[in-house]
Amino acid sequence: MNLSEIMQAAYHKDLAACSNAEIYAALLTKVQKMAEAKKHPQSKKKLYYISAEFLIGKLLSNNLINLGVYQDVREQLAACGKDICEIEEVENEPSLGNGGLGRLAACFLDSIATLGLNGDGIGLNYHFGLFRQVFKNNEQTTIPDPWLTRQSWLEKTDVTYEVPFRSGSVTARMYNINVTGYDSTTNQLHLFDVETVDESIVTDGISFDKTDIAKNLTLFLYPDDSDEAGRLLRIYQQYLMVSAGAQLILDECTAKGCKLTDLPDYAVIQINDTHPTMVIPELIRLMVARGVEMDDAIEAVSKTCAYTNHTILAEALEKWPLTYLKQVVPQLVPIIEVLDDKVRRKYGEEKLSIIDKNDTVHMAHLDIHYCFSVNGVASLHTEILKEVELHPFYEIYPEKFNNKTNGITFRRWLLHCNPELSQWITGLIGDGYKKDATQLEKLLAYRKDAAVLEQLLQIKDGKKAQLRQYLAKTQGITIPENSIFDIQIKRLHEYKRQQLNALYVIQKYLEIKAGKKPARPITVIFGAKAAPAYIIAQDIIHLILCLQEIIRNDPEVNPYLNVVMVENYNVTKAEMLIPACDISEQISLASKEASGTGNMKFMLNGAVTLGTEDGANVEIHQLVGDDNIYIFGDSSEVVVKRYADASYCAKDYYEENPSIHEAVDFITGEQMLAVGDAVRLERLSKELIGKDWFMTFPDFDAYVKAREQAYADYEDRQAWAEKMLVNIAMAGYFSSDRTIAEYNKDIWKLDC
Ligand code: 26Q
Repeated sequence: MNLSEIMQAAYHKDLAACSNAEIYAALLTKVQKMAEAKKHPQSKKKLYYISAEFLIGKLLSNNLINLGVYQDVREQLAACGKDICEIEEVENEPSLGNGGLGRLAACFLDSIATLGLNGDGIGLNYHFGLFRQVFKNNEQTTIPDPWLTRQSWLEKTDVTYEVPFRSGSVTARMYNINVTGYDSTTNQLHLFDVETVDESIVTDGISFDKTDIAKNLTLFLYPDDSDEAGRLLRIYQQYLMVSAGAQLILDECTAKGCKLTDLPDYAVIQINDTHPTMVIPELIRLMVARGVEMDDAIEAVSKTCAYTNHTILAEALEKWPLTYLKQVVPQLVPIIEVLDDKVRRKYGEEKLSIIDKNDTVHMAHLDIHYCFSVNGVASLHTEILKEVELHPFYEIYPEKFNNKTNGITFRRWLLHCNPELSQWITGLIGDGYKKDATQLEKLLAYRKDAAVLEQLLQIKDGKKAQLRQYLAKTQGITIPENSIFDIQIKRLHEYKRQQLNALYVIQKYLEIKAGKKPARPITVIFGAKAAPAYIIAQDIIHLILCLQEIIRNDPEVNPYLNVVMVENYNVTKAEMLIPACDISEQISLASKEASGTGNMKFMLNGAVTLGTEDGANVEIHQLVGDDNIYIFGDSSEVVVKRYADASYCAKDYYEENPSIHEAVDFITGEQMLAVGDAVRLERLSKELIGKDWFMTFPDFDAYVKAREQAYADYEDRQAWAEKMLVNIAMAGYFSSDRTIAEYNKDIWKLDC
């Protein structure tokens, strides 16, 4: 591509004279044309990946890489004194997801296109996506995050569908985003929206009138499972997505000559967690309305839909009172009753029912009975589903259950975010790994090569320097040179245990105050958003921000220890943080994190994991071996048993373990109260001593020991670099190309 010509045609100016915004706009238009030219041909069978969240991140660089022109564009810009990174800054990040599940959907779309599969995404076009986080007085505040600009990757289509609610029908319009494959064809992400949505009804922060459905349907992404408010609105959103999606699917199939009862030959629908579950009764409803017998419709839909479970937390499993459904989508209720009735007649067991005796609808149960596949997202997670959480279902449908360990796209999480590392790898083993990630194992040949290991350390230092500069510029933070970067970035949730990390920080702070200085400065970085209604999560953010302030103002401590809480953590920030990380904190309570995908991104970028045997950490451990990971804490068996026999008493640990006692007391001590809010800090301390539901205390000593060991080992630079190299070399398994190839082989069965 010739950028100068493009800019001349668009603005009648030399490239050098164009603003970053002008260059971005022209590149966007050009990239869209290039992507269109590579559209996937419509073959008979198609995958529809339906999800309430697609956390796609910025698209310019990603698309330039996938279309094979990134390097060329970067060089042409550089020749005119322009930096591609500054052009990227013009783009807003679409925050159309909460966290892991939404980001996974985005990685999957990239891999589906890259593998040349016929598969599109279906979701919602939230106007504000997830809230923007701003820290004030050491607390999280939330403001809307508009991402739509006049010119964007989103393209309006002529396709509309009527979506019938009890309160009246709305018109859903389809918008499309091109999904470019790496050196491959282009698929689509279809996002539905309603034109009556009115951004001006947002009043203070992110509050708005939740009852005016036509005006607020796609205004915001529902902020996570912990937000009790707006539950009805969530049902409205879900139904908008599934009804429009189902109509699109049936239209596309019938256009290809499909008889409705042959639907499974033309479509496979992957249901991303329970959020799109209503697509099952909705498809049945639409088919019956088009003349198909109810039983035939049920059979065809069951052979078309597959369900992915992403959570073991009972409180995150969606259950809706039947009265809510009657209020919003009464037309689905008789269908769900038929589905429940069939199950009850066949199995007769209350625990397997869809509608329970309290008239609550269990969405996951509906999925399991009426999908042909049920998968977990990491091997431990799938085992727990089979043996514990969903055991009664596994007994009746063993053949449906399967594991698909999550993956990440290496285009974004290596080639784009760490070009230095990626070029270095190419120099050593060629670029075959870009299409076949298992080739990264060839790096193992260099594990004892001192010169190669030294280069790897230098690349890491370079990325750390970039992050230091970025944090200085964006948050006014100075990080000591030469420090170790210890990073925990993920949604704030008690089970992920940011509070355990914070307790370590307190202990280290007290140690330094007592005169015991670490060998090298430690920088502990957090990034996390908390659902606005999740009070304890807000309290934990408050704790971390207070620690940050205390330490920053303590010259006795800050040469050795610093805490940084990155504001408004999102995909773009992750792309800066992950390549700069030394130690990746993956410290969820064993059995609670379904998989995690941040753990894979860190590993791929040469960070060493400090983690529990949970989620995909188990598989990382198996791949890299004991010497290249720091594993600590109670096993999932111990944890599951401790919950079952209710034997855990946090207070005993608090009373008997002086380190825990001292660290917890610090939370409500004088220094904290001087910078923090007494109500928040006391509530948090009480929660820990009186409950500690996610069992931080039993793992505390083991955590401290493992972390100290990691810091000590870090001092042998060559040995550490070898650990980094082994992690990168073994990360190939976690390419989402592998995951998607498995989905296709076992579930979707599309032609390649
Ligand atoms: C539930 C009920 C009502 C309203 C909202 C929700 C809700 C919303 C979002 C429930 C769950 C989510 C998000 C879940 C999620 O992100 N799960 C993560 O999925 C990743 C991809 O599989 C895993 O790696 C993580 O372990 C898992 O936590």
